Amino acid sequence: MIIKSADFICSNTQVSKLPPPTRPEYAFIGRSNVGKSSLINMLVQKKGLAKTSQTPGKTQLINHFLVNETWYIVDLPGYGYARASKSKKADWNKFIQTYLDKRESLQCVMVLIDSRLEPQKIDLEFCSWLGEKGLPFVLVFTKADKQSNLKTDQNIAKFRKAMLAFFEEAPQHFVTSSELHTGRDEILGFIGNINNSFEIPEFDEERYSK
Ligand SMILES: Nc1nc2c(ncn2[C@@H]2O[C@H](COP(=O)(O)OP(=O)(O)O)[C@@H](O)[C@H]2O)c(=O)[nH]1
Ligand SMILES: [Mg+2]
Repeated sequence: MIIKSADFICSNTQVSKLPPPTRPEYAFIGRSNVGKSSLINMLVQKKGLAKTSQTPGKTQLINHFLVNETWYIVDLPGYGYARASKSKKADWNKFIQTYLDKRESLQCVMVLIDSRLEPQKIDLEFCSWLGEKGLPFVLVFTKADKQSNLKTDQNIAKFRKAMLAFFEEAPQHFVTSSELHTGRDEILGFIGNINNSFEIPEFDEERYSK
């Protein structure tokens, strides 16, 4: 896929204020600092589109970016921000869960995992929740340039193995580096394929007209 345009559309804290679900969209989510903003910018080749920030947990909004005037990248707030209060974490959960569970045009959740780490409980729990809800998702392993390919492969194998404790098979995965642009063609190809068969879902117009 050739990227011709990528534009910020809106930031929302309410599901009812989102753009109507008439275009295919892909939600990017992961722990704070996993490399989400860097990955989004790398995919669309626009440096400042999703802000890369050194302050984890800062983005508390659902951000929509329109790509090639046909599909959305959705940047979701990072989970597992250690310093957030319990009630703030609960709010986060509710808001994101409602979005993920109810968004008619959501095609796939891109779950970002730091390829340098052993399987993390919070990532596995989130994948398990997606599985329970029957939401389609893939794993995107980030920052692969930070260690040897062998180490990356070992951590991926461990993560996939941990997933088999509660899934019959591990989902599709991508290995990425925003520094080296690794995985870009693969992810854009994956998205392009889904976009080709997208049909506007039925939705409640009232819900999006507030
Ligand atoms: N070497 C390397 N560093 C990365 C990569 N992706 C992100 N980073 C760095 O990791 C930090 C967090 O990245 P950011 O995109 O802001 O993460 P976010 O909090 O998930 O949006 C920043 O210092 C980035 O420069 C990558 O692929 N390779
Ligand atoms: Mg970010």
